[in-house]
Amino acid sequence: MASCCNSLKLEGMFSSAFRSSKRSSNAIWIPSSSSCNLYIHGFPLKNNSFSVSHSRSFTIKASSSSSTAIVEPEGIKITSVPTKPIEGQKTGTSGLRKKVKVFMEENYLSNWIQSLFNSLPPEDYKNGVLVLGGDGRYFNREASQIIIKIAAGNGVGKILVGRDGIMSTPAVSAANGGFIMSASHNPGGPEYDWGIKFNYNSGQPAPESITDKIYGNTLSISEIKMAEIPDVDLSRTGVTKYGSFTVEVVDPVSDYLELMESVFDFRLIKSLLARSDFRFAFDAMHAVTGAYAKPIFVDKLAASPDSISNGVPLEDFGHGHPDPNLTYAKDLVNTMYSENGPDFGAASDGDGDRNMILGKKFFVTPSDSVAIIAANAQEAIPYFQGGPKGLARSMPTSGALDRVAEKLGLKFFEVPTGWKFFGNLMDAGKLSICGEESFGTGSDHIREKDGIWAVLAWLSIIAHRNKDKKPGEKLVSVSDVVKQHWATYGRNFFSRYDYEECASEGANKMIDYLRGLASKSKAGEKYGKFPINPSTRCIGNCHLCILLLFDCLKFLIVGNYVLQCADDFSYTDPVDGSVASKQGVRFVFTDGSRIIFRLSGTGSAGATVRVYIEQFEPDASKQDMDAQVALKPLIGMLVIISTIYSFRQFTNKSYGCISDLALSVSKLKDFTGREKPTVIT
Ligand code: VG1
Ligand code: CO
Repeated sequence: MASCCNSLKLEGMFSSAFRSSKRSSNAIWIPSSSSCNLYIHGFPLKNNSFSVSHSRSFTIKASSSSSTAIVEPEGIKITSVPTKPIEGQKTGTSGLRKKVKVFMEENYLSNWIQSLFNSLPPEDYKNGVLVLGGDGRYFNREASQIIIKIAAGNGVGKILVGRDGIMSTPAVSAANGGFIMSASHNPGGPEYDWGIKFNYNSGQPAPESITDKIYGNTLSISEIKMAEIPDVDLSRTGVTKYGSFTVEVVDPVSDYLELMESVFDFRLIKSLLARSDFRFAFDAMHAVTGAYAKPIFVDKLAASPDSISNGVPLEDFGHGHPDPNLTYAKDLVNTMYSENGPDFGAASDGDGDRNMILGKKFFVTPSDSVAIIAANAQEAIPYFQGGPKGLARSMPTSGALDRVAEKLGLKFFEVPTGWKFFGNLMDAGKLSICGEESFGTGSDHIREKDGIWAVLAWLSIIAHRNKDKKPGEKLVSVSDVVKQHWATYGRNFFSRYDYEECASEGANKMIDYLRGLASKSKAGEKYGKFPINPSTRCIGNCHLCILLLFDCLKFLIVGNYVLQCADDFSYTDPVDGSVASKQGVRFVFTDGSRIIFRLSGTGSAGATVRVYIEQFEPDASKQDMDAQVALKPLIGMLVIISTIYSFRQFTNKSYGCISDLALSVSKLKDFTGREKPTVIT
């Protein structure tokens, strides 16, 4: 079926040369002649000018024994280190992510960094300034030194690096981009993941046109240009010079904090956090926002010091999985759902760009969160006092935001998964507030999603609603705000099922299969309720489950859901005309319900299947249901195979399409050990 799902109000194409008028265009590399300070929205970073001592020297390993000194410009010696191409260095949804052990292999990181410099026009970085940040995970210390030396070796004039290599993704983006050493929400430590992201023009994640070039260069690379300089002590702020090359270690928080103060009314937020009848909890998950939480929430906004938990960044995130969702931020969830729990809870991920918002015994889905921020932004957040310019969401994110855009008469865009697709729209002045169902929310104050920003946005909304409440009066709560929103706009029930670390081959086959099914599907076909026994065990083969499910639906089901369209999502950027295809297979029904399937692009092993399920409910009397209950008919489709499988196993008979599935069923033995999705959101 041809794509009929597009509800977008896209405008005509702009010239690819169009750049933001608000921000500097050639953004990450600021000529060193513009003084040694980095300007963030007009705020220069503080210039700390005491010199830094040198620690142990790190030596990169060459893949062959001979290294040749090729040039010694302006006081530093550059060495050409021979190397060979390494397979598999293709970036995914957000940067390159692998097991840390892979990154520690000979030249693995160096090859990628050098390939990146080989992919950029030299005038973009020669003698320019580069920012380097990270989330504090294991291997960041060594990686910082490698990146600094290769940057110097390629002629970068200056590196600004966060103290201890720490700087959140939003703070790096605010500084107009650079390198971020993070695998984001993936766990860290010697056995887990490492990652590198590169943010380019205006601080946005590098577009595929650049990452494709980098990948191409990783397949032909033959030398790494390394400056022979000692390791830099990153533990103290200050400036160190090596000939014409400078490293400045900066406080990672102060400029970001200044930016937040320019976006929000801190006095309003402080008036809420200082109330004795309002309790706040923030879980930094031992990740990068640990460095930001105390200076912002406690020191500036008067939150109580004990409102911050897991506030010290650790290399292994305290053995945690720094993903702020109901599964991995369990401690915060338990606190918020306990008797006499706090009124407001939030958490952020490894690199500080994600957020989870909770009220007292209440979870705000990220899809609702962005819609509610958008609906309230103008009255509660000074940055939006002129009203948001436009709204956007990633394709799998629920349609709650669409309804706000419609009501407010704003431009609206639906883009593929991944923040890199929002930047062009922002630079073109078409987009102010956007979000993803994966706990990413943000605005055009920077070109990344921003966890702390989202928390401050929610605090602003709650503070605004309660600003005239006297002590002792009942406050408007998080759940009140959400329920009022549903009553006005209707509720989009939404859930995501993640099946982590499936076998890649099967997962790819499943997507191919679904792609074929979508293309053959016709509007008007009926899908619907199937008698599900909820106690039936899933047989643990996610991709096969789903495959079988869809194969059977048409045959076994008495339809409640009428197909409106089905396709594999494709997006044409309205600003530069670039096309991103195969972005997720979606089945959209006439009542607005959707089931979407895609493979994750951020995993480090195997394949992660994501299934997104959504259903719209306009009737206020039915909006209070638990999402898992409301979505049961749709979710039921996903567990259908367990029923079929049990049938087959216990009766050894084939029914309807089951006969067609016998072959597939026999493959089930290959995939054991999975009883349910790894994560349900
Ligand atoms: C996931 C999310 C996506 C997000 C990406 C990066 O990608 O689904 O919405 O933009 O992570 O987030 P995928 O391909 O695994 O579904 V982060 O905070 O990990 O940089
Ligand atoms: Co992240």
